[in-house]
Amino acid sequence: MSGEVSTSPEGNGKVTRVIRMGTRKSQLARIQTDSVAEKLKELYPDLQLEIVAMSTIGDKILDTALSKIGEKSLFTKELENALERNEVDLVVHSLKDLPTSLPPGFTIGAVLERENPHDAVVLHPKNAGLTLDSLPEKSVIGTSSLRRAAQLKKRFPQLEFENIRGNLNTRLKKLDEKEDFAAIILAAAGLKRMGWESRISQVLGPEDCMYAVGQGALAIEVRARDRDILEMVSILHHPDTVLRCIAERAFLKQLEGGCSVPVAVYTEVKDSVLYLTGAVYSLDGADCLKDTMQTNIELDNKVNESTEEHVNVAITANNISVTALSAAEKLGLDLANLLLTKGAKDILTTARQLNDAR
Ligand code: DPM
Repeated sequence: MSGEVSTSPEGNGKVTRVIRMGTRKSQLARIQTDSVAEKLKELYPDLQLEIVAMSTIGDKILDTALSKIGEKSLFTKELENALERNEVDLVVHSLKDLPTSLPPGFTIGAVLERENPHDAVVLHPKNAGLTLDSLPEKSVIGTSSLRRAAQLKKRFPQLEFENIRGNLNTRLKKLDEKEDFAAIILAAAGLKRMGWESRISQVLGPEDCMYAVGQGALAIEVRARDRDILEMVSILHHPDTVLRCIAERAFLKQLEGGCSVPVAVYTEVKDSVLYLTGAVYSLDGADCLKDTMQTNIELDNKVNESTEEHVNVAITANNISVTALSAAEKLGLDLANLLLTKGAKDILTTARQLNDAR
């Protein structure tokens, strides 16, 4: 293995590797990294894990909506530099923050079992007991996600939507301590990981708000050439989650979407069939193209021999059937192509232009 090698503290002569895990400094990032560290420690009790925390552009620019910063690798660049320089061996991310293509030399070596992928409503304490349906007219809802705003504007036209930025702690503070927002919308997964599940007053189902590509899943980014680390983390892959996320990422990639366009998905695996619903929206949600397709993902025994990526969405999953991986990717491509033939490109181009002009 490349990297540092040290002898174990017991002095029993056993050689163990120090694995350095890069993380952002936010509380959510730390919690996510610690949870992966715990899993690795359980699987490989001899590993020595070190956590290296850094700030990223996304953490520093807290006053601008994500969709307006225009940097795709907002939360990832500094961490990738550290990976490249061998200062860390792996980085834990929320998959939804990872672009569908990574710079050369990096790959996602594990996608862990997805938490609840849906968005949730967190109410100002004075509105306890209400829902998006029963909040007073013109109540202001905080979100800077174009995806959430587009869907919810259409579904709840009596409400108003305004940007809110900052990490989860800042947002909850802004909600509770001021009168600016009646409620805010956040991913249920992040709230749960922070221990704030009790603040969730409503989980939004797909009829109200479909989720972002990769939402709720953690991903481990590694150096693509580092076979040992790739092999070590690959057992953390959760097959259904990987296949769902490959389909979702292929869909987004084919649409040429990023975090600055209103694209949403909903996926399910039932009896070896993978279902993908995908949609694109205008900023006000008035224009919407949405469709569902499915594919068989029966896992055969044709497991990958190599540690190469078998799909074009920056994920390496050599312990999962190549046939299933390819079927999932094709599903995403096919659904995107279907929406493109119906005019998805125009909707997204207009949304992008209007958002840039704001
Ligand atoms: C991305 C978006 C947001 C994050 C856009 C979207 C939300 C931005 C905002 C791509 N990344 O969802 O349409 O509300 O202004 C982010 C969160 C998590 C990962 C927080 C959240 C935690 C959940 C997870 C920010 N990234 O969405 O409430 O692990 O999926």
